[in-house]
Amino acid sequence: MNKKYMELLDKQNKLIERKNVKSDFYNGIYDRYEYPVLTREHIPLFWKYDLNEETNPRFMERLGVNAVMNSGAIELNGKFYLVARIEGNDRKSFFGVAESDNGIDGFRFWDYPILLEDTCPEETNVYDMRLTKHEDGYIYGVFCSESKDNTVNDLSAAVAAAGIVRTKDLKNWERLENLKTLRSPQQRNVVLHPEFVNGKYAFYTRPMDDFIETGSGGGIGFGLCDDINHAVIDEEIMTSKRKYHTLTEAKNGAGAVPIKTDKGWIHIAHGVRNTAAGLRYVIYAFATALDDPKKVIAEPSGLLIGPMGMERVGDVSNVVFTNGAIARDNGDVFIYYASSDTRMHVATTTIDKLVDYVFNTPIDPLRSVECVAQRCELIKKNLEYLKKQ
Ligand code: M1P
Repeated sequence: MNKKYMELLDKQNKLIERKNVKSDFYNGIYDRYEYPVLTREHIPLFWKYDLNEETNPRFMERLGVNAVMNSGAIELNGKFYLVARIEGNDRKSFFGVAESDNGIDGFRFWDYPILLEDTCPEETNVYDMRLTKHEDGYIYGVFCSESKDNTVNDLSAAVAAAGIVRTKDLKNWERLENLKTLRSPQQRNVVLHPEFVNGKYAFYTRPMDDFIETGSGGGIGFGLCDDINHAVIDEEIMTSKRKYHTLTEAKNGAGAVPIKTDKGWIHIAHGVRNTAAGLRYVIYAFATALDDPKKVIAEPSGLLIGPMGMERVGDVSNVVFTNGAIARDNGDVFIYYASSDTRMHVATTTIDKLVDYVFNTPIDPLRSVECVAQRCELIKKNLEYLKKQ
């Protein structure tokens, strides 16, 4: 076998087998880790190289991979799976399943990426799959299906819709019709709720007027549909709106599938604001009511995860983005997030900590003067407490 191949394989095995360790970051809410859990260096060499020395005597990459990012996440039969967005050097994204025994390290891709059924001839790109273990018994994957917009004379114009697939084993995927939202021309960041709501399938949506700009799209919407095989949402009700001078001012999109807790559904979403350096994406959380998952009942102020250190730099810098979290039966929660559209990380916490964070972090009063007053109140309480010690 080619010497270089053996050398690269050895290097990759060492990377995959490296133990991940908690970093010294502390906020009491979650732990960060030293190493990303998935990168383009995790891609099997036989996805990129032609290993035959006769047809590839110089051992060149034939189909390179640029990035591994925004991943759906699920625990099945005691193993942890990420359905990653893999972006080829050709800018087209596709999905691949990576498996780990502990969810923190050791993620290894299965031999083949997922070859989706080709049901939409205009579809150019697919990305950002959310995996929902639905109470109907299927695992659904809801992803962005992007097509060129031929209705306008603009080479970059595109239409984003929500594609839907389902599986029981992450191996055999059945493609269903794309979701139709009758009142919104574009959709990205659509998430299927894990339970029926009023006997119907329930989706969190992110209506947009345009491919890039949300336009009048106010934030995270919610809609019900009768038939998942021909999913149509007529009315979308806004769940969590974009707000002026907050982290969701420019965009507000659902992230991971909501996590059920005794106190409510916890949503780990993403907010976007505009800056002189471009858009800044951060992860934040909120809760909705158990008996009405579109009704927000707790909104902690500010961001949960922001890009830090090396996370700040990549193909699209200053971005952290989540579309997958795993809530385990023992109460542990693994939040998977991508940094700068380049690599995947994990942050670990517990249901108890998330509930404490979401329900006990003060709400954003939306004005500096009130934010300072809020902080002064905390300082006063603390100084009085310290005096008594
Ligand atoms: O580049 C940052 C993110 O941009 C898009 O997210 P949104 O629809 O909220 O703008 C998505 O393309 C996402 O994949 C990407 O990480």
